[in-house]
Amino acid sequence: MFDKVLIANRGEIALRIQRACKELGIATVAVHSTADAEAMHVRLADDSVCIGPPPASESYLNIPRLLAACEITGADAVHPGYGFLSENARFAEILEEHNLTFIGPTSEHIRIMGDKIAAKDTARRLGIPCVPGSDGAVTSEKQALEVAAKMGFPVLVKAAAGGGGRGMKVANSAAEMGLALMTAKTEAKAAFGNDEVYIEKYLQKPRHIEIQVFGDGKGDAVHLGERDCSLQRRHQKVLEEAPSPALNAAQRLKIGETCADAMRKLKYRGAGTIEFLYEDGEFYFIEMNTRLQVEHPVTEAVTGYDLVLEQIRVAAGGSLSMRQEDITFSGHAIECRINAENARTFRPSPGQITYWHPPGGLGVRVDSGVYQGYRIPPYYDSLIGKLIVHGKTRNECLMRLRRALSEFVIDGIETTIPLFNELIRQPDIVNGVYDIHWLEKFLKAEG
Ligand code: MV4
Repeated sequence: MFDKVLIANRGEIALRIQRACKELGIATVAVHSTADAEAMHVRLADDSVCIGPPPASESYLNIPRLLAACEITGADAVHPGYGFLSENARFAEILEEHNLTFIGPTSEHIRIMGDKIAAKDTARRLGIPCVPGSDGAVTSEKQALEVAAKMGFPVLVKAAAGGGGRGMKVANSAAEMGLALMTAKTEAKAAFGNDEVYIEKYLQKPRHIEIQVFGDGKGDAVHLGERDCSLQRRHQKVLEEAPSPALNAAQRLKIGETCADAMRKLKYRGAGTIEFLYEDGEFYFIEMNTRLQVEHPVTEAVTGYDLVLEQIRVAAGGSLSMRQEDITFSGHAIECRINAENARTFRPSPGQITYWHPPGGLGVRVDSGVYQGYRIPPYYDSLIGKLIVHGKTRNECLMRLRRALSEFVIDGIETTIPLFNELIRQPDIVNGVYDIHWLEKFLKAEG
């Protein structure tokens, strides 16, 4: 096992990782920018190193400075959290070259899944159902039209280097293909420096359902069920839940086993998420994330497993602490992302938290990196905490969520709490009837 883990992240996830390290008796090193000198993750760590000025490119993303921080503190492993360097294959490689353990998958698996064409090809070969579309990259309008003719319009042009919705264009007919191709390529080139694109059948009203997987890197792997993350705004998740209101136990078992099987064949190591679009009873692979996700506590609530602890165990060469047949799903969990933003305009609202009273009680978890008096810096993303509620049934979970939200008091800044107070009273949300477009339609209708 490791003696000392450096956490290359900030905010709530840095605290979350520190907690797992503490339970395992591992010392922690926090790194921080000058803007984060007063942050909670710095205060609670055993050691801390200032690695640069506020811009992430000069601090949390600066690999030489992170290596120096490992060197001077004697850390033997690095946990990247989510975002920042968590899916940077080169970072994983460099750490290994310096005899440091990257707490995550192999650089090879990160690289494959980062290229959406290679990821889809790999998924298909492993038996995971994919969206119908082009075999690999599309290089001409003629080829694009041939692919579209086979599956029918509308089709979606996607960037190979994409993710997060950038460089994506719909073509509703052959007449729209030329422009869709060109715009997608131009956007992809500007955003990722790579204009490679591929084509898929456009699914018009799917849900976003993702499967949590876990591997030991030696051929053993399990799935921990799904999360329904359909409630998004501009490709940012807002509320996540498990189980998905759209699935029954048999469907969960089938797609879960398909994913676990695929991860066994791949000899995948650590936590992973296989993202699907789900429409008319069918699953369609879109991407795989090779990191711990923001919404992992929803899965922890319904399975009882500590996913960060598992990540550390397998990174240290250990085996999984669970077998598939031991994993059972219990009750229902919902996560609300609490952002320092206006709940209507989503304009960031940095500043000082003058009052902080988080909710508590049975089935309520708050993961946050802030405290009363803390000044939220304007340089990073606006997630300041997550409220995760667990209940025996979806209905109990919703009742508990209403109660927990009513207890939550945050003064001095604007937060997304008022949005959740509205959402949990909407009949479609109460009934679990929503797709990936529901939230944006709701926000537009409500003005
Ligand atoms: C799609 C799609 C419909 N059909 N692919 C958006 C981000 C990227 N990760 C995948 N995305 C989509 N891919 C096909 N073939 C619709 C989306 C999409 C979406 C997906 C998940 C959650 C929210 C979304 C919002 C708009 C579009």
